[in-house]
This record gives sequence, C-alpha cells and structure tokens, in this order.
Amino acid sequence: MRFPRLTDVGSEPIDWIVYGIPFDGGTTFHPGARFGPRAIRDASQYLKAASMEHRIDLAMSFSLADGGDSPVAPYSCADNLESATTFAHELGASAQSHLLALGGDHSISLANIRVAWDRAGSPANGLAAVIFDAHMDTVDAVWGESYGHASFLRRAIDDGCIDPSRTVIVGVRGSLNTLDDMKYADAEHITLVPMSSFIDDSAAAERSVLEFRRRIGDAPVYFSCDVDAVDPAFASGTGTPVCGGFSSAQLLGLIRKFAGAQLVGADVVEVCPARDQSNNTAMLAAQIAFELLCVDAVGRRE
Ligand SMILES: [Mn+2]
Repeated sequence: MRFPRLTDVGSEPIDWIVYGIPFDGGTTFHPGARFGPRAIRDASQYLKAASMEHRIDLAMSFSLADGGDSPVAPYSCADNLESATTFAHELGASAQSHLLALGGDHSISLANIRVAWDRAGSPANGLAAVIFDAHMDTVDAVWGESYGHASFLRRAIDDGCIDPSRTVIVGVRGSLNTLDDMKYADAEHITLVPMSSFIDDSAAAERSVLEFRRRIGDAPVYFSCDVDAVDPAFASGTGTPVCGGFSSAQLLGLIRKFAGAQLVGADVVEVCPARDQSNNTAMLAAQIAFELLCVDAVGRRE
C-alpha cells in the first residue's frame, strides 16, 4: 500500500503495523501460504488510502507502517509460534501499536492474538473475536500437532486470550471431519453464522452478524480473516478451499458492518499464491486488510 517501512520511521509512534509471518508448516492440505505476505504486499500497491464507503482516509486517521516479516521455523509449528510471538512483541510501541499480521497459514494467528491480548491490557475474560472462515479451526490436534492451522482458535481459547462466548465464526460450512467437530463450538458457546444461513435467508444472517456486533459493544475485539471464507471461484489461491462460500463483495460488506468496533489486532491468512494464476486471492487479501484498518479508523473518528 506504499506506506513506509517501520525501520524508516525512526522513533515516531505507529498506530498500526502490518507485518508478515511467512509460515505454512501448519497446513493440512495444499502448502504454499508461506508466499502469502509477499503476494499480498505486491497486490496492495494499487490500494489507495481513502474509503468511499466510510468517507474516511486512513492516512489522515492514524500512522501506518510495514513491520517486515517475522523469522520463521519452517519445520516446527511450536517453534514458529515462539519465533513469531517474540518478533511481534518487539514491533512498535506496545501500548499504542496495533498489529495486523499477514499469513501464512492460520496457525500464525495465535502469535498475533497473544500479542494483541497483551497489548490490550491482558483482559481477564479474553478478547472478543470475529472470525471469517470456511472452517471452525477448533480441532484439538491433527497428526499429533496441537499448533497447526486447524487448531489456532482452540489454543487461543485455552490461553485465555479469546473469549469463546464473545466469538463469532462467519461463513463456516461443511464438509466436516466428523459430526463431533460441532461439539466444541457448542460447548464453548461460540456463535456460528454458517454459510448456509446466508443462502437460506441472507437478511436474517446479516441480522445475526449485526446482533453479535451490538452484543460485543465497545469490547476490545480481534479480527481473523481466512480467505477460504470466500468461494474458490473468487479466491482459488488457498490451501484448503471449500465450495459454496462468500463472494468477495459479500465478505467486504460484512467486514464494513463492524465499522467503529474497538479493533485491537487482526490478521489475513491462508493466501497460497501458487494456486491462483490470476493473483485475485492476494488482491482480495490486500483489500480485506484495508477494510479491517477502516473498521478501526471509523472508531477513531467517532
Ligand atoms: Mn482457517
């Protein structure tokens, strides 16, 4: 988006730092999301700073910089989590600088969530969370791995960083591993607004999303956007695609409904550029990042 590198802005306090975690060792299907951050940066060159929908200019709303890429540990999810968390902790001024992470597979979100929770003052109940994803990512372990891309949400809840009773997953859909996959979400009182609800009654599904927005009010909230929430017809460049998802326009419109929420951290994950000759997925991810920043910019204006 042609904003400066963090290393070039000296001691000036930065409100939002966008950075990459080029790791895909937590992937269960097509690998390649490690190349996501550079593809998203490349696609973001064409993004401009002003939002027509919100009538707001990011460049006038807050300071923004690119924090570069985290060092990764490509053979170990746990070591990578450690490495990315350490890197994120050191980015910017902890009290002021919010972090937007570019994945990488969804396992990288846990590092960013931990730091966002810490920077929000370690709220005892955890952060509220808005997650756009085709999957629930609440699997306890896959092939003995507890820190893979299907487990980030469960681990964030285990850590106390995310409050499941104030968490919504939007766009989730089958197929599932087993019907038991639903049990954890139900037991933890996670709000699901499944993709099927948008097909059956789009207006009612949007009302469910708005009702969640009202319920979290001014609570600090974390946003995680997995590009596989969007249909592979629009975003083929992802490692675990599921047919029957949102259009790009639908997803961007849903994010805008959260304008003014107290966003304390965010990520855009699972862009796998090699599976998309058009680069549309990276372009979409860059636009998602822009819309997420606008959510916070509107809050600062109000
Ligand atoms: Mn995911």
